[in-house]
Amino acid sequence: VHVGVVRKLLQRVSLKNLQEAALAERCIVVNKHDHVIGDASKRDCHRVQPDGSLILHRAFSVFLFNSRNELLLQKRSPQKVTFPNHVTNTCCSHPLHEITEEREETNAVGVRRAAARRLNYELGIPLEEAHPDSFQYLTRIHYRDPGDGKWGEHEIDYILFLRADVTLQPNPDEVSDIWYVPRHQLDQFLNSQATPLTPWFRLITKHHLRVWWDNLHQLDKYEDKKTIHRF
Ligand code: DMA
Ligand code: MN
Repeated sequence: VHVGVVRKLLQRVSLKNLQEAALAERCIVVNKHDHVIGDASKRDCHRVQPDGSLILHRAFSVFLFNSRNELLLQKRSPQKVTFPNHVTNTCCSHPLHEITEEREETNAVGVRRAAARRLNYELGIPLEEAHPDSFQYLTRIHYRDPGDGKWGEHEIDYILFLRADVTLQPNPDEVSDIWYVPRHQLDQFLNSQATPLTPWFRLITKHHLRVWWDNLHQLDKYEDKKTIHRF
């Protein structure tokens, strides 16, 4: 067997193991008002229960725009346990229960710290180029999606906007493709994708994204930290 083939296989196996290991992380479990009620493993939070339910937990979704107002999108890697090979917004993940600073709720700073950590991990953005202070927290979205029937999502998702020109070095275990999309090419881009969009990106695009994108210069008007939008 060719050495390149063996190397590729080994890489596939070790990448799978990384995603497997991450299932031991602890997510922050919340009630529908986003009040913390405990913690649970990433595995338990994303496993669809026999009755179809999923544990509600705290998450965030980052939308990063460069100085030309283009939005950075990504394709999730084939190794992702939930929604592999789906096209989605810049970066999504969870603040972790075991990282005390990510549990801090004042001005959603815990979630913003988690966002900086994950932009660095998934996309290789240096921490000084996406500091927790640089995100604008807009609002929260509560949604549930059963995914492939085995792995799904049920989250209170904090929407974070970031305007920055960043250095990118995508982590192949997380991300298999990236694009900067201008506003006027959004529909064309989405229609041209052969693989599906993630359910949360589909919902946010349907209900909010275009208006927010058209108002990047006055986003303060769209901050709504009281409402939890339910889909
Ligand atoms: C989870 O994202 C968060 C949302 C908003 C769906 P993810 O599956 O990309 O999390 P992680 O990268 O930590 O696996
Ligand atoms: Mn989740």
